[in-house]
Amino acid sequence: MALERTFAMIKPDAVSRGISGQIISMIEENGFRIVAMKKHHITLKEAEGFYGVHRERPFFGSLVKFMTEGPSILLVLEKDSAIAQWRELMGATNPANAAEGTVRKRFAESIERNCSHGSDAVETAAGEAVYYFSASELL
Ligand code: 3AN
Repeated sequence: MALERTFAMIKPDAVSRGISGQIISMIEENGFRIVAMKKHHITLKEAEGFYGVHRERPFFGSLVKFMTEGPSILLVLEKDSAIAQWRELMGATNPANAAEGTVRKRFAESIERNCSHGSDAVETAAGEAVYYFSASELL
């Protein structure tokens, strides 16, 4: 296993419902080190760029509207196999398919309003972290 960093978001649905602290507790209880963290209201331009791979999908417009409806909490997390480990802790994209004890099983309302994001590969993790954080913020 290798020490890795991944980019995570606590999405606007979770922040507005006041459950971001519970999700951050789950992150820390599961042995992730928080390298960077900030609250940020994602702009339309940022959301369209971040989710650019989904531009042709039918849910793209709704997704960027949701991601810009209020502030998110952005994080960079570090742990052995952090990318896979955070995706496992989040659970399946669709909360109906998420395993017991995962963030999405506990808290998510729908496949779109699913509380959290996690990078899916080493290359995307690095790119997503620098999309929102400068080198001096990665401690
Ligand atoms: P994940 O976040 O689990 O990696 P992706 O990358 O396939 O999932 O999708 C990005 C985001 O797009 C999801 N987190 C979710 O908010 C939204 N999304 C994915 N699939 C759908 C769908 N079928 N309908 C509505 N929103 C979706």
